[in-house]
Amino acid sequence: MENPERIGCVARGYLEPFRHFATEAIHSGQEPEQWNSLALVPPISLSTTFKQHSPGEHSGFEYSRSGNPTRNCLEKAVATLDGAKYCMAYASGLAATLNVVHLLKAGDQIISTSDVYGGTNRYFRRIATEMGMKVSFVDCTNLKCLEAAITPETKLVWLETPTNPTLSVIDIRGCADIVHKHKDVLLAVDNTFMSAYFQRPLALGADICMYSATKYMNGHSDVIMGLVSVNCDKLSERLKFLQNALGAVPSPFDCYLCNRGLKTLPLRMKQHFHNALAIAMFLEKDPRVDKVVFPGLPSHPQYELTKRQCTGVPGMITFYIKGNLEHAKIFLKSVKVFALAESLGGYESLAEHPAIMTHASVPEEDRVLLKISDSLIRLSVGLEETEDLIGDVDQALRAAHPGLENPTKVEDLLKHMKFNC
Ligand code: P1T
Repeated sequence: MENPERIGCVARGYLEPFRHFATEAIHSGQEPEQWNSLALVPPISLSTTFKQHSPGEHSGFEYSRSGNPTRNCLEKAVATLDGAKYCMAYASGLAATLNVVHLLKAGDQIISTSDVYGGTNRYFRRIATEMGMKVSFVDCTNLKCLEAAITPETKLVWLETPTNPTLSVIDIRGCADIVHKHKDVLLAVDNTFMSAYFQRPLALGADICMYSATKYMNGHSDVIMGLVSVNCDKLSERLKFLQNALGAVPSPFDCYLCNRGLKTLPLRMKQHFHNALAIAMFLEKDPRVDKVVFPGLPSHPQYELTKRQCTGVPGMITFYIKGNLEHAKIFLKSVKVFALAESLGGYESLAEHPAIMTHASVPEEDRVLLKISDSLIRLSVGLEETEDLIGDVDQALRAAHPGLENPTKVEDLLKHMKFNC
């Protein structure tokens, strides 16, 4: 895997002396000199409007929807972390998606990978189509399927990798090579699951890198936010126009919180990876589990691609519990450290049932094709002590399947776990 600490510093349009990811996460866009007070922590700038020197002549800020000093700090930091020139922040991940889709017009086609967050699926199928766009869902893990689906009307290819909730990994560079054979088609990657620390889609050929910052980028389950990073000047001009014109911007307080969350992103992601890998290894040997999906396990079909494309794996695990909906429900009602709740990417561990919860809006026949079955459980592994998390999963599986035991000795597993991130 590529050294996760390395990041090219093309942000702000010029080459800078090389700095590492953790350093940029803490310092980029946070220069104290931008404030009269020389504040080290960016102030929360609540003013909705800014005094002008003469009409139209101002110090860079006019009205907080079009630009805000606290939001500016966050946007600069994220742009640097994504190796991008520009970043725009939005009121939610879905607001970020809708801004990207507003780059298109009626009659244009969106190709979305088939397995995406339920809300994204619902937005594409039920809103974008009402705006006159054509939407095709295609399995983009198969590059030939993507190539065959592109038509002269295609203007946007939307990837999510790893996919939510079945954790398939898509070859971003392979898709970019196909997409960029066609003029005026944009490749967007929803990078929510990986975060900027583990995956940088722009460096892999994508035109747009999007996040639900509600998840790992903020990481504390107290902000709903979206982010979009791009390198193209023309694209950023249009997106900045849309950000202001559509108006779905985040509050200064949310920008402050997300900016603060970014400071610990590298530390958090390493620990999410560590904890999730331990649980995935435990579940893989479990007679109460039919199948574990975790891109950090050699058994994952795209393990080699993951190692080539990413610098680590986040805390997302999907597993099929042995049995049926009843067994899944008992497991989910029995967890004690994990909370039964939607969302992911926070410091606390969550467990959920995609078919009933996050992906209920995906049509049932599509859920069957995508293998989002009644026995599928999604874990967002947090930052609690590894042993406590394994113990919790073990006791909840025991509740679902009394009499069956996992033979793994947790102490040995942790002692022998190869972890190098
Ligand atoms: O919730 P919001 O910030 O609007 O982000 C939407 C979104 C976009 N992309 C991905 C990959 C996501 O996972 C989400 C939100 N997902 C959940 C709430 C969830 O539990 O999966």
